[in-house]
Amino acid sequence: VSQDELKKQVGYQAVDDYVKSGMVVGLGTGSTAYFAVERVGELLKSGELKDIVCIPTSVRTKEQAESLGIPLVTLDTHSKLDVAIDGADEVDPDLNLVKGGGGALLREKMVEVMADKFIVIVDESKLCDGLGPGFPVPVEITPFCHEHTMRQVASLPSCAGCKPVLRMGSSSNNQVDGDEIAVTDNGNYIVDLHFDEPIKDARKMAEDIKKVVGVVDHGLFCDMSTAVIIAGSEGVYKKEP
Ligand code: DER
Repeated sequence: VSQDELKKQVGYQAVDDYVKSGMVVGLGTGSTAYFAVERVGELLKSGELKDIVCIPTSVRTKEQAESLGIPLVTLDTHSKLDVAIDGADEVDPDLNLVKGGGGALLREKMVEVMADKFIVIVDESKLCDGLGPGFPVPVEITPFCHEHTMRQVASLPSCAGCKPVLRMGSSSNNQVDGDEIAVTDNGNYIVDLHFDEPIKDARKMAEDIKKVVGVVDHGLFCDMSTAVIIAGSEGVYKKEP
């Protein structure tokens, strides 16, 4: 089974299991969340889902949702959501996540902390024993004196041993391979913190990074997952905290 097929399976399963008519639904960002958005559009079109409004977590998810005719609102009018569905770059045994590979971590976290249920959808390549080595931790920082802020984050005791890399990319879509500094939907930069060893205390690191003045937010999503739906070679299964 191709990885895309696995992503489609979990994206569709999450919508079928958790999205009901009348709900306010957070739509995630990335290649797995793409399929969840696709499924919402399909069920609205068929009439199986009615009266839902959705909150996109990035410009590109907003554009995909608009192309499918999905009714959209924002947190300004809907601070509470029934469910949010999104992918992740890494999932540890406690279902803490690294997110932000797609550069959307701020809007994702703003939406997902307000959802009664946050459903994470991954293929099993995202599962790890400890966050860090498998995927660098993204940190969204303000462009003003970004070298300074990078240094402040990298020198945190809880980030000891990390290698900070400013994310480069063509500013339109945050691709990593560009020759200019990538800019998020919010006009900020991203520093990716590379770790050789598993992070010992992700919760402590999350707190410490957030306290650095100049940091907007980071890709450690601790104690937020309601359930993780995983597509593996043996089929789809669910883990709950
Ligand atoms: O950038 C993000 O937070 C994405 O949700 C990422 O964590 C997962 O993207 P993928 O489904 O394309 O791997």
